Amino acid sequence: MDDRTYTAEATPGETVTVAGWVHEIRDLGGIAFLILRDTTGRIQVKFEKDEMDDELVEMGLGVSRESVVAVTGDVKEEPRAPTDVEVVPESVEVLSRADTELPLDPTGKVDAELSTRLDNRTLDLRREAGQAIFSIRSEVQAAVREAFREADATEINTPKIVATGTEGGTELFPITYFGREAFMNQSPQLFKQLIAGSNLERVFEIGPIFRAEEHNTPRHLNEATSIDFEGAFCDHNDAMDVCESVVVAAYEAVAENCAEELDALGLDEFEVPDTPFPRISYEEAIERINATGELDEQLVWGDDLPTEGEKALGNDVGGHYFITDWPAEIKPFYIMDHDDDETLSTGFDMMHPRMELVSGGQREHRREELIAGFEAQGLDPEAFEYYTKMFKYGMPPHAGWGLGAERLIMTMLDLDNIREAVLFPRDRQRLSP
Ligand code: ATP
Ligand code: AMO
Repeated sequence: MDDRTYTAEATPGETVTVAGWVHEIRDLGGIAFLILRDTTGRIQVKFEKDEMDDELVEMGLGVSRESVVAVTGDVKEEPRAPTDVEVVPESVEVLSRADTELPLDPTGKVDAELSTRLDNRTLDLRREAGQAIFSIRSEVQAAVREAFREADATEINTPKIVATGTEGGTELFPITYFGREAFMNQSPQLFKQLIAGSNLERVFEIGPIFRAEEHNTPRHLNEATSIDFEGAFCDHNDAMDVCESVVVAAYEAVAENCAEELDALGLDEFEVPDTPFPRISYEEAIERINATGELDEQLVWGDDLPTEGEKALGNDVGGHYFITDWPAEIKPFYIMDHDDDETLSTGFDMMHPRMELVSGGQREHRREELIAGFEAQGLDPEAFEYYTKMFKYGMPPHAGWGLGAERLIMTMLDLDNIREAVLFPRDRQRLSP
């Protein structure tokens, strides 16, 4: 079937078969045009009614918008055509007819609600801007994989049906697993640590995470994609270096390879973030947030940063940055504290001015301290025996982080809603498609 020529590659002088969707039909009377669209662009097909076979004209112009057609004909140079070339058809075959009523307008001329677009993603991603987001997402994932390989990390895949949660009990989705209680995985956290302790040493994963978030927000999903790194013999500073290089590599690849997509999204001023990302301590962060006067109540040591606080600091810093040295009490059990001050953790977040993108830190690799951490967090160490056991057999110092892929795309492309960056988002209302 695919001996067709992409519309973008149809060259004057050739006889080609182009196939795609009927984007538009423009009937000017004696002459009419069918604009045919495929993944590479569009091409004009010219029908001169008096000079062409009636059946051919009827076939080409009688078809509804968004029907799928194959057109065979000669490619001619034509300066008046939108792409400077047109096809003079010899035959038109209708491969699939579309209803005349469409739930949304794939030319993008008529705006549709986000929910209508998400219910009709096939049509929605026939719009240039829709297609552009997911072409860029693919470019980002390829660049991230390449950057990890350059950092000597091996790609792994860890289970998504698990026995225990790690990131807070209220966000777990319970399932029944052959009569036993199980959960959808919130983070590959414990598995990636277990493998950093193997001879693979440095690992990464790009995979789904599941969180029963309490509210619908524009930046939370119930199924998200996490980009995770874990490296043996790394400390939190090394982990931040890898994080910065992966994020910058993603931006660079998009700047280099996605000019058309950025144009379709109206992002002509796309910029790769400046490096190094500033590393601001939690203490400095709350001081700076308080100094902006944006919050009704002043933050004190030990507070989590509220959304308005993150935004105020983001505006103040003006680019990507890290927040380091968090209070130990608000970071999870697996994060190591500083040797010289147990109230301070090596945990860090990496922030875009609009929101948090990454959490990470150096991990507690000393078994006794790890178990004490479980207890302090109200978790039963017995339930995590599969994990703590391996800390008896030579667990090296290690560090890592997790980056939300959709938040990366959302902030990179200045999208209002995280759902724009997912083909079929899962939120409290959406379970299909
Ligand atoms: P995590 O570190 O797992 O992402 P989080 O969801 O609290 O935890 P963020 O997503 O970065 O972290 O959110 C930071 C801030 O956003 C929180 O401190 C809180 O003020 C606000 N926030 C988080 N979750 C929600 C939610 N479901 N609904 C509304 N606001 C939220
Ligand atoms: P954390 O829970 O902060 O850390 O998650 C890491 C990053 O994943 C993204 N993220 C989400 N994106 C969309 N919707 C959600 N519901 C959602 N939840 C999380 C965010 C967030 O910054 N185990 C640690 C990571 C580590 O230390 O290696 C963890 O999961 O971008």
